[in-house]
Amino acid sequence: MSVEAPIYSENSLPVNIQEHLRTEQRMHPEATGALTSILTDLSRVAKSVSYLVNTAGLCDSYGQTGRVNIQGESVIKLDARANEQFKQILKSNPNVAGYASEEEDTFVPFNKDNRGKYIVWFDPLDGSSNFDTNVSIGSIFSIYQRKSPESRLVEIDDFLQKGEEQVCAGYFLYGTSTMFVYTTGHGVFGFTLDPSVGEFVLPNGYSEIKTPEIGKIYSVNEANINKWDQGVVRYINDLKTRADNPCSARYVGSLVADFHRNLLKGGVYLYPRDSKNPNGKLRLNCELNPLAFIAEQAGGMATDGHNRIMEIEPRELHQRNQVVIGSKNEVELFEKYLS
Ligand code: P6P
Repeated sequence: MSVEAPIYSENSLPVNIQEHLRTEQRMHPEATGALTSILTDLSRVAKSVSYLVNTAGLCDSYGQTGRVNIQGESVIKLDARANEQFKQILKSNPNVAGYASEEEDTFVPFNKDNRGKYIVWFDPLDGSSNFDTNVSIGSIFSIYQRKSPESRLVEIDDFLQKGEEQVCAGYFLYGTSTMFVYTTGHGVFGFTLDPSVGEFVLPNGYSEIKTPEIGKIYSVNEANINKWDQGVVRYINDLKTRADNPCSARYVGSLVADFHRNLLKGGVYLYPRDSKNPNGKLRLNCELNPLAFIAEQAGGMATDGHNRIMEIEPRELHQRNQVVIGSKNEVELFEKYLS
């Protein structure tokens, strides 16, 4: 049976990413088009990564590179390839002055005549350890205006800004379909890749994504329960056993997949600190801040149990943090259990 192209209404095609960004630009006169060009470039690479993820079983993308990154994680070929592709396209964009990534030991200045006013943080392929079992994985990015003068190369402080300084954040989810979700602080929008035309389109028209205030899902690796603070244990037990709206457990082990499902259906993802990860496992700059920006723009919350994630002052590039992120009601409850 042939796979039919999506059926669009006769008189109008769905909004694609370029049209959407042009409309957004018209709605915000301060926009210069620089972010539009960066997002357009990122969506182009994401299509290539999506193809590689979806055809990995047919070629040798599963292989290991034999390298271990600064996180102490073994690097598969597609990690390295996704990182290189995102880095190269940003290097070619005149608006971008530098790049930092989970896969890079330190930040990467782009030596260009006109250095550009933005820097970009990336987790190029999060959850890639799930990749060879066909589990959804994702790419996460965060865009800041540089603080250093454009006459100079970027400096480390350009990459150690609080999450509330972000001008844009988003992720690509390579799942049953490939999605692109982003915010520039004016709401959250989710695009779906239409492989029949190779474009990201807004299937539901211009609708913003809002997350339910009360969640019914919790996502955590309960194998770590004996390493958690007691307040966390009591919190999880409350979510399971509360009389009204007890939660279900859903944990893919791939942050973008778990986050995206909870964003749409309502719920929380948490990675508490434990005896093995005394500051939590997830990275503040390339994972938590971008997802916190999206969660808050969708009406949710993101904290470390005491502080709003986007107000944490980063001290180092690959800083890790405890996190609970998602529906407002369950994030506030976590803070009560830790107070
Ligand atoms: P654990 C993947 O390595 C990742 O960074 C996230 O995508 C995922 O949520 C988490 O780690 C899984 O960690 O310790 O539960 O296997």
